[in-house]
Amino acid sequence: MERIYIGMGSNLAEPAEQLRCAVQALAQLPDTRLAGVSAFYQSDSLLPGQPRYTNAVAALDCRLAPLVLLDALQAIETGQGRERLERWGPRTLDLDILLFGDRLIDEPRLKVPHYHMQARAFVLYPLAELAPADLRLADGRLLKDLLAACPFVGLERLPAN
Ligand code: A4P
Ligand code: MG
Repeated sequence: MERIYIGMGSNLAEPAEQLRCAVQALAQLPDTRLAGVSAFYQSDSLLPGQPRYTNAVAALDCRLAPLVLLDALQAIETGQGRERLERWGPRTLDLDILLFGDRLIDEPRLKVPHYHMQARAFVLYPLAELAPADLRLADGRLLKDLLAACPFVGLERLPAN
């Protein structure tokens, strides 16, 4: 079993409900145990003119190979009505593999650690709820250093999910 962290995001069609539904789907993946879910956080879209996002992080203990997990996540996104019209477009559900055990993955379809996570408060703060305080990413960076460089600005932690 490897510990995997999944970043979840939605800004269409009742985002919090989309995330709850995604959590149920993650819990049903084969060879996988849902180990935890962070609080839900709201923030403005990084792209202007889109609805606000709701984001959270889920922790999985999983035996699936990385690309098998990616396929399963994309099937969950599609199952929840995700349409890939434009990169970075608004979406019912986005599931990103943030960390996969201590692996560095550099394949055409999959880069881990996820390429944008280091500067995104809506990823780092929910991740920090689930991860050990001294978590070191496979590329050597410490989660606590990334957090220190990424202020908790513009994030609204929702009371219950
Ligand atoms: N891919 C490569 N590495 C990974 C990985 N670690 N996890 C590939 C998942 N997928 C990975 O992703 C495009 C391709 O990336 C996939 O086919 C996969 O092979 P996508 O989900 O189809 O496209 P995307 O989500 O539009 O692109 P991307 O770069 O993942 O966008 P982001 O980074 O998710 O940004 N503002 C707020 N507040 N909250 C948000 O969540 N999200 C975005 C989109 C913009 N603004 C936001 C938020
Ligand atoms: Mg994505």
